[in-house]
Amino acid sequence: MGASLFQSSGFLALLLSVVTLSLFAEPALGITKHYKFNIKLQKVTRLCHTRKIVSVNGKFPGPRIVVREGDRLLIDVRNNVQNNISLHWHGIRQFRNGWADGVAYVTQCPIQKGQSYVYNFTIDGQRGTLWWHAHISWLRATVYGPIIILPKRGVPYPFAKPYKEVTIIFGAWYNTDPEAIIRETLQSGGGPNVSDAYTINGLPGPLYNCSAKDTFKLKVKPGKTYLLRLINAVLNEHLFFSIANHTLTIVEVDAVYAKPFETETLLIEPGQTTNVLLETKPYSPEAKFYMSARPYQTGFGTFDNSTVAGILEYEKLHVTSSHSSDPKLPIFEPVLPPIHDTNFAANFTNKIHSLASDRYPANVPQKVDKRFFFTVGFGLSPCQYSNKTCKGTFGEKFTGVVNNVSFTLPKTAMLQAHYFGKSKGVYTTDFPTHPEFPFNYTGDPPVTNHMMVRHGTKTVVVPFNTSVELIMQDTNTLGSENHPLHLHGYDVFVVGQGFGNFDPKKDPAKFNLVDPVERNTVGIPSGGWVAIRFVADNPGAWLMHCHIETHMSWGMMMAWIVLDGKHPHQKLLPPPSDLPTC
Ligand SMILES: *[C@@H]1O[C@H](CO)[C@@H](O)[C@H](O)[C@H]1NC(C)=O
Ligand SMILES: *[C@@H]1O[C@H](CO)[C@@H](O)[C@H](O)[C@H]1NC(C)=O
Ligand SMILES: *[C@@H]1O[C@H](CO)[C@@H](O)[C@H](O)[C@H]1NC(C)=O
Ligand SMILES: *[C@@H]1O[C@H](CO)[C@@H](O)[C@H](O)[C@H]1NC(C)=O
Ligand SMILES: *[C@@H]1O[C@H](CO)[C@@H](O)[C@H](O)[C@H]1NC(C)=O
Ligand SMILES: *[C@@H]1O[C@H](CO)[C@@H](O)[C@H](O)[C@H]1NC(C)=O
Ligand SMILES: *[C@@H]1O[C@H](CO)[C@@H](O)[C@H](O)[C@H]1NC(C)=O
Ligand SMILES: *[C@@H]1O[C@H](CO)[C@@H](O)[C@H](O)[C@H]1NC(C)=O
Ligand SMILES: *[C@@H]1O[C@H](CO)[C@@H](O)[C@H](O)[C@H]1NC(C)=O
Ligand SMILES: *[C@@H]1O[C@H](CO)[C@@H](O)[C@H](O)[C@H]1NC(C)=O
Ligand SMILES: *[C@@H]1O[C@H](CO)[C@@H](O)[C@H](O)[C@H]1NC(C)=O
Ligand SMILES: [Cu+2]
Repeated sequence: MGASLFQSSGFLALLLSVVTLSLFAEPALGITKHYKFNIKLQKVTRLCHTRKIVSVNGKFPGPRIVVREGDRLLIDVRNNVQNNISLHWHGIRQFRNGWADGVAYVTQCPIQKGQSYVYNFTIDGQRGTLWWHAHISWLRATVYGPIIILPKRGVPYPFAKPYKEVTIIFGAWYNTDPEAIIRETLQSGGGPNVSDAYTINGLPGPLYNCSAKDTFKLKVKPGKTYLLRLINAVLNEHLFFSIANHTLTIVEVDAVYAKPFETETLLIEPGQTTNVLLETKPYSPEAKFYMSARPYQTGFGTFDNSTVAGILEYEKLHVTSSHSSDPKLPIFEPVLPPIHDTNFAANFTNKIHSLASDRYPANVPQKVDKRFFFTVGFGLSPCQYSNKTCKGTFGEKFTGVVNNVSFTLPKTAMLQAHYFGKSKGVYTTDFPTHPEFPFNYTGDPPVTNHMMVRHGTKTVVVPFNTSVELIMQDTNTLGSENHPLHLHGYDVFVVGQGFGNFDPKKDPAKFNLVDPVERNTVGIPSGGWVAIRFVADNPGAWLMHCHIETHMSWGMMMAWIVLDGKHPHQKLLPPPSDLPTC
């Protein structure tokens, strides 16, 4: 079965094939949907290399989850591989229910070989495109898939109903085992081996060797509107994306509706999702256009600079003739921005605003209870070998830091420790709210000894309903880079961003408190800063981390502990009985 056929019929087929049962009268009138996720090894061949990958149900990418706002999901995960696993439902708020957030050693102990765990959660007040992925080591390289949240029955989109909906999930393919790559990287202290290809729905496409047969093809009719649900599941790179000779209209990011605007090219950072409308033109049958993506890269070190392409093809009017299409027809190619085009990136992100309509208001916190300032960037830690040098700068090991602290995952789950009042020896509550030693963050790199970092499992504790403002400042230590920071359990408003050092006197006056974009993964401009606001209305232990997997492995993370409120509906729920133990 070709990819195009799958695309045109897959959506309905999936809706029908999922076992659905109505639950007793739930107030939201949602239903409960059951999924069985069997974690198993699967042989997959790409670029003429065959590997046994960790998969869900033998699929690559993994199965699509399709729900409606208000539904409950029960996802029964059984681990039949040697690796420990946990699954994260990226962007789902998980109100009072961090037990289902799936971050190994933060909200749960991993599901070990032979064990199972049922992720049990509802979709409250969200609709759009999100995704799920493994949240332990680098297993998300192959363990990921889309989450499609349809609006409640009878509620239309705030844009014209599309003729068809298509999911496009970008990934990275490695010819060798990504687990071996991250193991080697952490041991050597240097940078990781890069991926061998990018993929669209698991397919590298015609621009790679030995790959033309693995091409994502989207057959379209002229004069129709298609909704493309784009997801960046790539481990380590931001992507520019464009379709030759077509314009895209952005309508949603990270499952929040946006003010529609047109663009030829978009930027999608690791962890982010973007819904776009594609209006097809009166092109002739069999006209072909590449849908291409390649990285936007700002950091140091090597990266995969290849281009992935799928093909948008106008359908033949009559499907009677079975002869294959004319190979001599040209395929038009889009022009993507240069790989280091930070101006384009800033321009593009500045254009995204919340829809902020009566039906979908932007409830931007107007007053702030607590202000935080976090630097985000790199540092060094001592090479552990006494007679060997590591591959990081000055023979040390690369680390990732937030406010000069490199986060260490504990040996047991923080959320449990918090719930049972047993945090001692698991985490501390002294994460610095501001840099200990302020410096010119985006100026010349600091002197060598200033590059050494602290390690720890440090958290910030905030009372329920605290209105938080957080400035995240990129640093130039070992090089500036755009870091896509993902906060679990929350969507945040991006009220400001800029280049250079944040200026607390001048910059707040320029904040957008009317219709800022609201999202779960926010890029800090390379060599700049971003200001976010959110109300801490979801009690629990929530990881915040760079969604570039290498940086996260290097410790570019921290965690928020949001305390219970007084009212019973403001308290963390008790843990489910099947929660895995360490
Ligand atoms: C899922 O969670 C709900 C709410 O906590 C609970 O009532 C229900 O019993 C749970 N279902 C399963 C199968 O654990
Ligand atoms: C990483 O790349 C180097 C150089 O090509 C190679 O020697 C090494 O085996 C690779 N490591 C892994 C885990 O694939
Ligand atoms: C692809 O194949 C061509 C021709 O065989 C070869 O020259 C080129 O090096 C290959 N590229 C990669 C990335 O393997
Ligand atoms: C696509 O755009 C290119 C460049 O603008 C143009 O040369 C080409 O004719 C266009 N293709 C079609 C089918 O219109
Ligand atoms: C990709 O990187 C390689 C190695 O650094 C370089 O030789 C090549 O020119 C780059 N390709 C593009 C398209 O930038
Ligand atoms: C950024 O946007 C402005 C105004 O929309 C435009 O004039 C400028 O050319 C853009 N710059 C880049 C690099 O795209
Ligand atoms: C130090 O070097 C010696 C001799 O090369 C080697 O046997 C030993 O394993 C090394 N120690 C470490 C910690 O790498
Ligand atoms: C920080 O460094 C930059 C680049 O060297 C410089 O332009 C700027 O003036 C410095 N800022 C301060 C406050 O020293
Ligand atoms: C980070 O912490 C280390 C260890 O305490 C210290 O040596 C270094 O100066 C600190 N760096 C910064 C930028 O605060
Ligand atoms: C949160 O605090 C605001 C005032 O800052 C108050 O108006 C609101 O009622 C509080 N919400 C809850 C759920 O306690
Ligand atoms: C799996 O997780 C358990 C609990 O944290 C740990 O003891 C064990 O070493 C892990 N196993 C592997 C293969 O990582
Ligand atoms: Cu990062």
